[in-house]
Amino acid sequence: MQNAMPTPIQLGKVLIEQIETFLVDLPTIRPHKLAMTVMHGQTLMLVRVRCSDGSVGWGEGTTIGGLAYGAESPEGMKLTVDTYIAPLLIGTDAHAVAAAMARVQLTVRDNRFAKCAVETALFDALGQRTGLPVSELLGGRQRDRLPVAWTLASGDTQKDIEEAERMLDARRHRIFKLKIGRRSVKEDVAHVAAIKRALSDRAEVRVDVNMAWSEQQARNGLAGLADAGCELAEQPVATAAALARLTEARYPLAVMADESLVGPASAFELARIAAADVFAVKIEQSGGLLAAQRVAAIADAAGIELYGGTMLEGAVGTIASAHVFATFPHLKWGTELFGPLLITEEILTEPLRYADFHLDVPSGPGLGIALDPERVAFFRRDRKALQVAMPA
Ligand code: MUC
Ligand code: MG
Repeated sequence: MQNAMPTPIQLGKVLIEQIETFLVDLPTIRPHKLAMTVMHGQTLMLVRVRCSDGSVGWGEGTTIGGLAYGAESPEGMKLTVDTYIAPLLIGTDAHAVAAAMARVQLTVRDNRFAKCAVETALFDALGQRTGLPVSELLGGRQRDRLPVAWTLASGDTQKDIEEAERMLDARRHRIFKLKIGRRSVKEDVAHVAAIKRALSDRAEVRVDVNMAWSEQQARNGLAGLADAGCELAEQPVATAAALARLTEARYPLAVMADESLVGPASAFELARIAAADVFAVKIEQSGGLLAAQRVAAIADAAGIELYGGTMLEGAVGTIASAHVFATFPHLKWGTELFGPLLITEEILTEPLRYADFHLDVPSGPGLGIALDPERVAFFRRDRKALQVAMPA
């Protein structure tokens, strides 16, 4: 008997018809204290792409604390997409995502976060048309679920311990990243040591200094952190050269690059000078989903381990990241894709599935998630203006 051949997916000509952007403001469950800012909420810059066959895709850009983290703000991303990126793409082939982004690259320099949001929406729409998840469009997934760390950043040691205990009890997280760098090195090391003592072998403890230390402070800090049982320090200092010297000194904990890693060229340079043991790969920092895969490939080739980082994205950016990280051949340090859990409000019709210390990578078409249009409309920043414009 002959095997029935699967019907090939028929892709006719499809054009990008419309690209819209919305700012959506959502509160966080508690103040989130990083070295450079305190977050009380998160702003999502959502992108919706409509194509000529009716397919629709969503993307998202976020950052941390407006302009506190980097050069792009949600407001700036919206302007970049509306004014510069959308006109380049309207009326062009919707299937050829890489070619579309290459065209954007010719005219729009940098603006990695805005480009990532648009690329995500194009891949989501392509997935909706073909029935394939974004991870399959990116070469195929190597795992269906991802380990997820939680960030303790209340600023209070006792509160952080209680929060970690709740996460362990709920089997949601057993890797904890502690945000430090606001206080003295001595106070920070004591804070980390107290948390590690309380959690002991039940949890892994890592820190993110967000570049707050000088190289000399880092020498003391890393030694103290290693003694306290901390296994990894993320971006303790600002420059790649200092990061490389700290990595070379071989403290008994891993050094991870985050802010220094801004796309494939920087990944190559960091690898060339052996600046880190681990790369925190982020889709937005990399400049998109394909660029994040290139960053991971450079790390792999250089023997640098991988971690799936976050810009505290909401559901869309988090799941786009999950699809990318699912394709990585190695993911030794897991991920920190907990952004939606830091936000009080759900904007999906079905929440993401976090269970047993992991996030499930959806298997439906595109991103595999559905936004709730009423919730999105409710939290839009321009909602008040819309109500005035459209009286009941
Ligand atoms: C960063 O610097 O890694 C990730 C987790 C978190 O709390 O902040 C982010 C940004
Ligand atoms: Mg970081």
